[in-house]
Amino acid sequence: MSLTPQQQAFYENNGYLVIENLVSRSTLEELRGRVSEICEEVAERREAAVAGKRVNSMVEPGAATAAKPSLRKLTELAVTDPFFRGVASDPKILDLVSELSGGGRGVALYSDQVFLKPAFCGSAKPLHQDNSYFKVAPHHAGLTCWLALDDATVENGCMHYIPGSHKRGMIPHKSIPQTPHLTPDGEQGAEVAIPIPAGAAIFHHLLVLHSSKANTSAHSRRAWALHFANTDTMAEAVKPAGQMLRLR
Ligand SMILES: O=C(O)CCC(=O)C(=O)O
Repeated sequence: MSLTPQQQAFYENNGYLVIENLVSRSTLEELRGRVSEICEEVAERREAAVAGKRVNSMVEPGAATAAKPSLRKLTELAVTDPFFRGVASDPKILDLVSELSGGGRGVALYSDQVFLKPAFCGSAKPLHQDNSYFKVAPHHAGLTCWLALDDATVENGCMHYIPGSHKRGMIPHKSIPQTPHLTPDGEQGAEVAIPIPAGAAIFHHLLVLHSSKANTSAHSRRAWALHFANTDTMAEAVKPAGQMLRLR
């Protein structure tokens, strides 16, 4: 898949780009099925193993002591599960990553996480730049592909972006006490809601400011975030290239 000059320009100007129908309906159904199975196992047993490896998960704040806690996210499924690794290695996705991250063909997965945003209790993800966590250098050598597994709407907590904020460079972030989150100090500008249908994805720059709001609806808003690094254009990152999952 090759981007049009208009799509390239949109990404360069805004720091994000929506791609409709990134995965087929059947792949989407399989992804949803696997995610549901893993969530069931984790919620029942407080842990799940995929191919003998433990799946890391996080529960929604306040839900940790519930008999069946609501899960906030699952991490590193592509590392543990060949099915997820196969989808992450789709040439259509890797070509888009190469095109948007500086042109080199070498692509690795820095990490991946499924944000589950359960109905009624899915909590917000505060405004942040992904590279406040990953420290990929140069900043454009990495990007996130945020694949909607459910329709992402304003009510269930779709992504919000501050268009063009990736051009401001790295903004200092502070930790939010008693949470795993980082966020910049003070007002950063107007956020734009980007609702997308299931199967579509948003590719975003590691420096674009983005957030998602709490899920106030009766429908879950699951999304699989694939954080990629272009191994040809990347110089450094918190995780050394050798520890990333090389996909091409
Ligand atoms: O899915 C969410 O709610 C947040 C995702 C996010 O911040 C990211 O993928 O970088």
